[in-house]
Amino acid sequence: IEFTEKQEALVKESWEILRQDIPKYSLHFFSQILEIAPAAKNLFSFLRDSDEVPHNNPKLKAHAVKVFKMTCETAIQLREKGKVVVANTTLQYLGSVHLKSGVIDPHFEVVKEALLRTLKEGLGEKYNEEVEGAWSQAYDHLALAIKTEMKQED
Ligand code: HEM
Ligand code: ISQ
Repeated sequence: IEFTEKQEALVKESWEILRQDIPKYSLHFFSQILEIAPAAKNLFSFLRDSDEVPHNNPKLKAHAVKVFKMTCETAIQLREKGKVVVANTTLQYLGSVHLKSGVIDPHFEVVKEALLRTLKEGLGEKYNEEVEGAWSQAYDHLALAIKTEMKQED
């Protein structure tokens, strides 16, 4: 399916809004993951020993931001090239990190839902089906690339 200029713009614009408050939205993103799948907590090394989600964990923030940025980058590529190009080394690295952490396919739906909920929280009335659709498409492509890499590694 084609990815339109409008969709690309929607993804970029919404990230511009969320990036104004990284501490807030990275925490929200992460909290949503745990709300949907509490057991996922144990996958994350920076959480394993804590009772609650750490409010100012640099790793959590950096990783959460990266998920958003990579999804944005995927949207740009889908629009420009009609496919996703992630540097092979990046993909291999992410494939191995997730495989080693014990991440499995169904987790990708959890993270997707958490990402969409975070967008909804951040965008308020600017959130709509079009925005959701654009992010969903970009995320699905990126997730597929990582899942495929994970399968080649094990
Ligand atoms: C780590 C991105 C999906 C769980 C990471 C890192 C990035 C990332 C950039 C940091 C790697 C590093 O520098 O160490 C993504 C993207 C995803 C995705 C772009 C989907 C498109 C998932 C899913 C799960 C997950 C579905 C399962 C809940 C983890 C875990 C780590 C990690 C457990 C290691 C954290 C740690 O212990 O340090 N991810 N991720 N990720 N991700 Fe994801
Ligand atoms: C790593 N991978 C996927 C999603 C994440 C969200 C918050 C922090 C780290 C993450």
